[in-house]
Amino acid sequence: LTQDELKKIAAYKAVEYVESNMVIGLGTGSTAKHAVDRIGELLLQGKLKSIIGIPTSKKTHEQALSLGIPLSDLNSYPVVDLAIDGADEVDPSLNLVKGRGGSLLREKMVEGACKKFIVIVDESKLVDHLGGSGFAIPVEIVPFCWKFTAAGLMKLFDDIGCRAELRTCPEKNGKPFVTDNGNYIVNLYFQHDIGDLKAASDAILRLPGVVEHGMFLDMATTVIVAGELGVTIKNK
Ligand code: DER
Repeated sequence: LTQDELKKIAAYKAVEYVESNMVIGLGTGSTAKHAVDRIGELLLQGKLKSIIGIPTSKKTHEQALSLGIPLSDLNSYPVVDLAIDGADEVDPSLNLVKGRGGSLLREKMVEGACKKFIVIVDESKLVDHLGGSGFAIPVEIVPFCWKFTAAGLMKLFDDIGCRAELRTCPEKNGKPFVTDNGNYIVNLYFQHDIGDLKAASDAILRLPGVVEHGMFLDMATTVIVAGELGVTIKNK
């Protein structure tokens, strides 16, 4: 099975939790895309009725529109029944790294407002500890004096070694990536285990200039993992 087939299996499994009349947070990324497609398909077949979708990015908004999924936002629906989204990393306590698609702020807002947050991943996303797989932990920051903020972020983690890199767009000859909210993303790369994730999260969020980061701690209620040997469902 290819990685995308595994993503699709996890996504379809998650959509089994969707019931008619629910308000659903619609995630962003290649795994969540399959879930949004599936919801659109079930609506078309009449197997799901009167769903309201709350998209977590402009990209998902466009996809859901094209599928005819009725959409709204957190202003109209401050409580969301169920959100389905992918992740870049999942640790044994179901803490996540998200945001490699650059949509972490709206994802965290929607997923923080939901009663149930179902994460869908293929088995390659499982890690022993966050930030350990050599991948970045994204931090959304305001564009104003971004170098100052990036330096401040690195300084926070001097003791464990941290490199901060501004995320750029190769397709726009290296211009800074700009999020749906008009902000920049700094990717943090850690040499060693971050240790106390909550303390790291609080320290990052206290820095003026920081908007939000990609560690989703104690937020997932269920993680659906699709692997070569089948699907595993982990509940909080
Ligand atoms: O950007 C995001 O947060 C995505 O959900 C990401 O975490 C997972 O993307 P993928 O499903 O394309 O791997």
